[in-house]
Amino acid sequence: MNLINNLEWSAEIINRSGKEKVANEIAAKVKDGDVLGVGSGSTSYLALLAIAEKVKAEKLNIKAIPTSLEITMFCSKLGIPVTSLMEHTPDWLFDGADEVDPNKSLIKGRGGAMFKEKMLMRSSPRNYIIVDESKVLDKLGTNFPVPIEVFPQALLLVENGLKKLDATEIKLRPAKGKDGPVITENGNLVIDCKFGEIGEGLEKEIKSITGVIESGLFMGYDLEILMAANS
Ligand code: ABF
Repeated sequence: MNLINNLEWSAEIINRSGKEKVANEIAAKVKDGDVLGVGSGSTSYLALLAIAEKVKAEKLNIKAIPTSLEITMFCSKLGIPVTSLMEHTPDWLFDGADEVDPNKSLIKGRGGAMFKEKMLMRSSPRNYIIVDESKVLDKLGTNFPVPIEVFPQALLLVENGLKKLDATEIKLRPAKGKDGPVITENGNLVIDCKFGEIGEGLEKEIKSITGVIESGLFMGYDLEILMAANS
């Protein structure tokens, strides 16, 4: 036993049975030699578990490009070799989301990993997003604000830029269980921002503010939504 082998998923995995069915559908798509983009969050973790079983049973050689340190460690625990965007381009990816609208636009980034998640989606020719019905909404922004990763020195600059975009609420994401803000894996801050209306151009408008690393708004990406049953 070592520290990575002892690693367990601590987050509560809701609707596990519904998600496991989709996790198996994702695993069925894996072919020998694939380079997979692996999203973050509990849904991606369940899909990764199903993939690890298939890889072991069929002795497949695959590589993973993980979107967070957490999922990197789970790849290591499950014996899935890890690579990066510096060495490989993914053949396809799977990931979760916090909200999906009828145009397949997404809000992601509850875990603060949206920069790597977006880099990977931009690099990948095929994208599968797994959600349950609770995440499918008529309007983005209904349940979640838009997360924005910000270079720390640019915090005020970005706050002012967001005010000009008619943000209705701008909050610095606090660290869980301790004082101070969340710090991302890239050493940056996260602003959670609500808007009256999330219009078509908002993703680009947010990105154009100097100091914004990336936002959790994903609009107009070519992706397939896989629905997990709520039971
Ligand atoms: C990642 O994991 C994030 O972009 C998103 O915020 C979160 C979804 O987590 P879960 O699958 O646990 O609901 O996809």
